[in-house]
Amino acid sequence: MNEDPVEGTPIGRRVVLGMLGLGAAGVAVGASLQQKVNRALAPVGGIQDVLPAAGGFRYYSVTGGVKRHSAATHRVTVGGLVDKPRAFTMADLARLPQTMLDKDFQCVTGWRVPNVRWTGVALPDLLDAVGVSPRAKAVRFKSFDGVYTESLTLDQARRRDVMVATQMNGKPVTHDHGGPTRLYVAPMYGYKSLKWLGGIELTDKVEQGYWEDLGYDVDAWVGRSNGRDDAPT
Ligand SMILES: Nc1nc2c(c(=O)[nH]1)N[C@H]1C(S)=C(S)[C@@H](COP(=O)(O)O)O[C@H]1N2
Ligand SMILES: [Mo]
Repeated sequence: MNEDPVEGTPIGRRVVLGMLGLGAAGVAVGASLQQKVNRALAPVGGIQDVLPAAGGFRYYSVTGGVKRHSAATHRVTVGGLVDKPRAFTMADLARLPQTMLDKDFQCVTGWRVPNVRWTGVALPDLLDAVGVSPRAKAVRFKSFDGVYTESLTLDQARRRDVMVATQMNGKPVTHDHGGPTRLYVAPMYGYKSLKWLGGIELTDKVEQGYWEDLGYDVDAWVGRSNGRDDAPT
């Protein structure tokens, strides 16, 4: 008996089936958000999805052929409204205080991976290393896939459960999971956790990211649809 009839089918169908199953899966997503996801998926026309993925993850990329960055030459630039713009090597990141988070990872389309261990640099520690200008109000993240972006308010970015992750479950973040460095935003849905993180820019206002341009909520708190800043962690 095949217990997972959607295994191996294109992501578009699985996502839709996943949404139909949201109630059964106990995923707290408001009806309006589901409608937005529905609308958002149509113009994308197929997210790349490679199966099987480790421990319940789906590998997502909105674009194909993302260039691999080796840990030896990879840099995360931090600029914009900061005192000292800097390009961090993996060694630089390793020299900053290290933070570890054990958390569930949840995609808004209905899948969840319990208890994933993320290790890296908490964003507030990285921001302290460059010095944030008093004019900065938001943080914009850019993927070196050349397409995907995300943003957080400065308050959200200063949470200690938001990090530049260099390790997942005790090993370097793999290319498929967004390595060498990916953003990990523990209290929000997976789409905030930008893969292949290459650039961080402090800005004076929140700019919508890739999915948000397609209708997702900018405030992506798991279990809430009211956008309040006091989400459970
Ligand atoms: N650059 C980039 N980051 C991304 C995405 C993407 O398509 N491109 N998808 C997002 C979504 S919707 C989810 S659920 C997670 C999936 O992470 P995974 O591919 O490691 O499972 O990555 C997020 N970050
Ligand atoms: Mo997602």
